[in-house]
Amino acid sequence: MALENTNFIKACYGKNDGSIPIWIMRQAGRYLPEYLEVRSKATFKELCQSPELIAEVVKQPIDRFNLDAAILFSDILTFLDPLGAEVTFPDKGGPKITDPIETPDDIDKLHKFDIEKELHFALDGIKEIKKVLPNKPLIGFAGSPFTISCYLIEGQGSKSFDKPKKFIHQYPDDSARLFELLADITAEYLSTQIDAGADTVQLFGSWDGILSRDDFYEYTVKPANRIFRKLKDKNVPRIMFVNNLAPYVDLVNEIDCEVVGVDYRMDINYAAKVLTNKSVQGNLDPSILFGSPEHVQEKAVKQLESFENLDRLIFNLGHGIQPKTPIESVETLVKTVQNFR
Ligand code: 1CP
Repeated sequence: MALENTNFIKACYGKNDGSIPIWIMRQAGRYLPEYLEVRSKATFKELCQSPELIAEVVKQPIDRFNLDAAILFSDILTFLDPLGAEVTFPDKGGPKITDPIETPDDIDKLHKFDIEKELHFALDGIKEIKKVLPNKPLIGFAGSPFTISCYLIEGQGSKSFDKPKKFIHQYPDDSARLFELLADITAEYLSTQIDAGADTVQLFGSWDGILSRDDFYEYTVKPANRIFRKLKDKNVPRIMFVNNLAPYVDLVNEIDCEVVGVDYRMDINYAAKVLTNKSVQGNLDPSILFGSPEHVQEKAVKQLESFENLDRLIFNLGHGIQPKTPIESVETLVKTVQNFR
């Protein structure tokens, strides 16, 4: 496997003896003036569909901060169009699904598709990134089936996603069908990302943390295993991120993956104890970056010093970086982590 001697890949396998790797969820994005500059000339969809622009915005945070991993620029919802559910990204208010799923019959509108053909822009984007960043581990990604179903069924972002939560109980058999379809397409999509050059893949369970434990087992753990087991023989680290991990951390230990992304609410040392033989990634609260550089440094050092097994730590924020985050704070954070040992 390529880049196996980088601190990031070594840390994924719990064998890092170098500096602590750091990357930042949503590191290419609206807090960077150079990203806003590119975005002022292209819509979000145009940006996601241009391999050259993808490579440009992926490189921006690496050039600025020398982060230890790059992440593909795309969105967890870009595969919904070819799946049969049109998605738009208006400039205000977040993504919208034109015809959300309301009844089991609506699931029939969704179908498998030729990934290499319909999502070639993301795969070409990966190849383009590899040309400009040949020595950086590249993270491919997809949304977890439950998080995708949240948008498919609710039709847009929400705080509580009541519609998908009810749907899985109103229509359990049809939900099983929907989740199998989503898991199989996601596995295939991640597999093609790896074939195109991604060195690792992350599944974003951004909304899975609203489920009851029983439902989490059914709609997060089982589909994640269905996806990750299909990727096992690719021999790249597989990362599962769960926002609001704490109530389910023992269940997540049953997921067949190498790394678990931990959100900012939870003690990452406690997570690492429960997650036997897995590496952990996280989990500084993104709002800390709005404090002074001294404050950022103090908080980062406190967390690093508290960590019991640095060989299996990938430093990250405990969720995506926010727009308007001060650039100096990010610089301070990255330097503090990379100089820690
Ligand atoms: O105006 C713009 O520039 C669009 C804003 C934006 C960006 C920069 C969207 C729309 N998506 C993205 C890129 C993106 N999305 C990336 C690549 C960038 C990087 O990480 O460097 C990734 C990994 C995502 C993943 C994503 N999209 C998630 C999971 C991550 C998380 O934060 O938990 C989710 C939930 C989405 C949906 C989505 N797409 C865009 C927005 C604004 C949202 C969130 C909407 C909501 O809160 O419901």
